This record gives sequence, structure tokens and C-alpha cells, in this order.
Amino acid sequence: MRPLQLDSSDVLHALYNRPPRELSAHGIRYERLRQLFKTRFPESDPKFIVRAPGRVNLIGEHTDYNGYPVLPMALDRDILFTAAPSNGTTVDLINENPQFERRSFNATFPVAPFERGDWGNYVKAAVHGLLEAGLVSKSKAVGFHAAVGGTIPESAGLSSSSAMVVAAALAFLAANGVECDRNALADILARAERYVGSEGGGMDQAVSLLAEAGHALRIDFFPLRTELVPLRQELTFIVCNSLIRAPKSESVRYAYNRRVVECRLATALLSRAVTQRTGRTVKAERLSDLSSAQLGPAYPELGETARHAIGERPLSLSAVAELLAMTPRQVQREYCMQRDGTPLPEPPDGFRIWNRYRHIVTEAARVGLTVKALKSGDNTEVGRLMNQSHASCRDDYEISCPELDTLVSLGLENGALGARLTGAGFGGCTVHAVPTETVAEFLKKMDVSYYKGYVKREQARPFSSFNNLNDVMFSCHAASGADFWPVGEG
Ligand code: NG1
Repeated sequence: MRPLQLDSSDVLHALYNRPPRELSAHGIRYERLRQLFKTRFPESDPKFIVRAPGRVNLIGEHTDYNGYPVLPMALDRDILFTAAPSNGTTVDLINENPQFERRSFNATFPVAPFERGDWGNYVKAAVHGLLEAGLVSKSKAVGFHAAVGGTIPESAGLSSSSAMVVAAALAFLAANGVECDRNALADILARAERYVGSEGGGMDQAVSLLAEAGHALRIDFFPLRTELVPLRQELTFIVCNSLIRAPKSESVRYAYNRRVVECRLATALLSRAVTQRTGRTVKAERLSDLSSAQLGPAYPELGETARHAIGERPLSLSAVAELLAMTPRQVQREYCMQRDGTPLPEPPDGFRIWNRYRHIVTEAARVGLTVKALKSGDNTEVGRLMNQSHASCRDDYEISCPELDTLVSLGLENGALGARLTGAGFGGCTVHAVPTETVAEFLKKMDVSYYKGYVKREQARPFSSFNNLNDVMFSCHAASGADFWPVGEG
């Protein structure tokens, strides 16, 4: 990718696709970071700016690592780096949010992580990943220093972590004068982010790099393919933050990785069953390799085969091992390993493989149907599919929580056509499809019923606090994907 060559007002308009009166706040942020850079790195001038957006996923939850599609859009909330190459390998980072302390490290491979949960690990993930992939030379790498700022709520399912990884990667590439195709970079960064410990898919890095303003993006994986889906004026997507944090690098890590493992086990059980039924060896790496489309017309009744192979009850590790004709240790080594080299501990309530499988295949179908409904302007159908998705996330994938369920029901009561949790779940945000003409009224009602109602009543719950309502509940304006551009001396 090449740097943007535009003057500042054009840059802002191209990136955010908003009327001029709404652009000034962004202009102020850019200027603030430039000032921060100048005060904290007085010995050099900023040479380039990098921007990477967060995203809201409209539908297709946890489908990405199973090889099935997703449908996110980039937000006009993003991470910015104002940066310059360093003289050696040092990467030096100042964050304008004082909660995130200054971090520095050397861009020499391998890059050892900071403590788990440290914000600097997302930058390290990008640097380590690009060095590992050989995109930046291990022997000649140049570091960078950067003033970093962001407007994406963190641990909220809006991909602030991937935006940080993408921004750091673009800064590292720019510092080294390396250009890279966006699709290839998205693939590399999807793998790179696993450095923080969760076994994530590729949705977030791909949408942050490949989105276009005014559009949602259908993303298919293995190999990565994208389709722009135009969004219509008359339907607005609204994000509501439940105020329950869901940090994937910390408490939610086990719950997330557990689902990845349960899907691997579903793939193994189903491959074995298909092989036995057809007499042909089926080698599947992920669930999408076992779809009817992949297997062909010889296998129409896949659902029944899966039900039979997996069974509807939760399975212990030894029960899975028996079904696969393996020992429990072999199953652990083959399917349960995490990035840090440890096997996922067996869940005490058993692996819920059938439910996970059912969520993934029904959710994958809903993505296709939602794209169709958005294209034809059938907003009622979009809403219906979102509601079904939420029920499946809640009951089969079990990634909801009382606050997300409450926001979804309140949203529907308050006039949304559809509502669902978005992102990894376990807390974070919901997304609501609302007729644009009723947005103002909807926001008011949600404020009264959730933020001034539920949150005030349920005082024992660990809600995050907030200063500005617009930081926790807002309309989504589909922005463009990540970019970088040179800055003048100024
Ligand atoms: P968030 O919501 O950013 O934690 C995670 C994964 C995605 C995807 C979603 C669930 C990472 C970086 N992101 O997103 O790949 O699996 O959960 O749909 O792990």
C-alpha cells in the first residue's frame, strides 16, 4: 500500500466520509497528537501519520476462525500514530491516555512479550509478526517512535486491539520503507495478533485494512476475499456498550479459546463421520471444509450426520477421545493446544460441541442472507436475522451475559428492527438496526432505560464508568480502512 497524498481537509473527508462540521473534532485529535509527539520526542519531527479503524460486526460471530464469512463495517473510531523512524531498532511509544504508560522495546526478533494484558503487546505483536513473516528484514529493521491516541472503547468487542496491531504494523512498515499488499498484510496480522494469547480469527485485521466508507464488508477466509456491501441511508446501526469489560487478553481468554477448541473438536468428529460414511478420506482443517458446498451433492444430509457423530450432550475429554479412537492425551496434543504451548484445561461442564457446531453453521447461513437483505433494502429481514443471531450466540455459543441480553430486549422495545451482541461477547457491545428517522428517539429511550435505569439499579455489577454518553452509545458511520500518509515539518 502507498501513502495517501492529500492535504489535511481532504484526508479527513476521504477517511471519515462525514460533513465538514463533524470533521473538526478529528482535526483537533490529529493536531493534539502532533503536539504530544513534539513535546515528548523533541529531537525529531513527526514524519508520518497512521490511522486504523475499529469495527462493528453486523453479523457472523465466531465464524471467521471456522472459515465461514463475517459482515463487519469499519467505524469512524480509530487508533492514530503520529510517528517517525528511529535511528536504531528502538520502538518508543507515548500514549495520550495516561492509563497506558510509556513503553519501549527493540525491534529484534524474537520480541519477548510484556506482561499479559499490557497494551504494548499489541505493538509487539505487529513488530514480531512482520519480522517473522520476513516482510521487514530481521537484520536491518528500523524502529519508530510514536505518539499514540485512540477513540475506540477498549475491551468492548469493537476491535481496539486489532486496530492497534494494524496501526503499529503500518508504522513499522512505513519506518522501514516497505510496501505490502493489503490482503497479504491482513493475513499476516491475523496470525500475528495471536501473540497476545487468544486464538482469534481474521475478521478484525481484514476489515480494519480493507473497509471502504459507506459500506459493510463481507469477508470470506482461506483464502481472504472481500465484497463491499453498500449501506443505505434509511437504516442506521447503533452501538450500545454494556459497560461490562470483556478483555480477551485476560479474563475472556479461556472462554474464547475454549470455543475455538470446541470447533476444532467438532471438525475432527465430523471429518471422521464423513470419512466413515463415504469411504473417502476427508481431510478438514476447519468446519467450512465440511460444508455441503465443499463436499458436493453426495453429502446432502450433513446436519443429521453431525448430530449423530457429535451427539447433543456435552462431552468429556475422554468421551471425545473414545469417539475419535484416540487417547485423551493425543486429543489434547492434536486439538487443544493454545499459542503459549499449554493445552486448554478441560471444561468442568464438558465440551459443548454440538451447540457450537449448530451456531456456526446457522450463523454462516445468516451472513449470506443478511448481505442479500441489505442489498435489496429489506430492513425487516435484516432485523430478523440479527435477532436470530443473538439467540444463537446466547443459547448455543453461550457468549452473552445478562447486560447484553438486557440491551437487546430494551433495544427491540425501544424501536430497533433487530439487535444482537457484537464481537467476541461475554460483555462489550450490542448493535441495533434502527430506522434512521427514529434514531434520536431511540438513543433517548436507551439512555433512560439502560444507562439511567438498569445500570443504576444493578449496582452490584462491575460496570465501567463513563463521562460522555456518546462514548458508550453512538450511531455507526462506515469509515474507510487504515491508511498512512507523510506529514510536513509544520
Ligand atoms: P473482538 O470482538 O475484537 O474480541 C474477536 C476476534 C475475531 C472474531 C470475534 C468474534 C481477535 C483479534 N478477534 O473479536 O476474530 O472471532 O471475536 O466474532 O481475536
